[in-house]
Amino acid sequence: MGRSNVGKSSLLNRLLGQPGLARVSKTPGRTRAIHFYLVDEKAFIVDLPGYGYARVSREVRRTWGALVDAYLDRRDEPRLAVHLVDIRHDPTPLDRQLAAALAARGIPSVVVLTKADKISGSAAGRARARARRVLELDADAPLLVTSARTGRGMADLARVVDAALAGRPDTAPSRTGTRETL
Ligand SMILES: Nc1nc2c(ncn2[C@@H]2O[C@H](COP(=O)(O)OP(=O)(O)OP(=O)(O)O)[C@@H](O)[C@H]2O)c(=O)[nH]1
Ligand SMILES: [Mg+2]
Repeated sequence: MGRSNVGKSSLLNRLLGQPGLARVSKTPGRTRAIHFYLVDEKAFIVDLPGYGYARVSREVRRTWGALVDAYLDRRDEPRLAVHLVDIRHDPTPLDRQLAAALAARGIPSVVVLTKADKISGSAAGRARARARRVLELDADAPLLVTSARTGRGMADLARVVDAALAGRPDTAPSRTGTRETL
């Protein structure tokens, strides 16, 4: 999950080692439906449409929230939400809203800063600290730095996903109790 154009489809392709699987596009807002990818006939990796793309109509924006809310409210809750944020930009209010919606439902999540190949190592360190602050992450909440281009961080991401599937998340769910909608 994450903003439009943040690199969701690219990360999914890199994680699964299948470059052409999910459609990657320079045009933000390309992924408009929920795509389920069955992995090893065992688990689904789900590519959700991105939010925050200014040029989509109000109607599309409204449907996005309803679509993602409906997905999160299924009985079969996701084991893990992977929340992507472009490492070059601070998390937006919509990112905060997503983080709150996940926390309210008690869905374990991992924040992933994408496109790390586009900035220097020291800038990446600063971006991590800012993302942690803006999203109000606990000190022990997982926060990864990745690049779908270079493969950076993919082994760490695979470990977090495996742990979640095995039912031993290193991501502490903390249900806040309040009902959050997107
Ligand atoms: N340099 C660099 N570019 C990336 C990386 N990941 C994605 N991109 C580029 O960012 C653009 C958007 O990538 P997508 O994977 O389609 O992003 P998305 O989040 O699925 O976009 P929507 O489905 O439209 O919401 C494409 O031009 C990708 O090539 C990365 O790690 N490094
Ligand atoms: Mg996409």
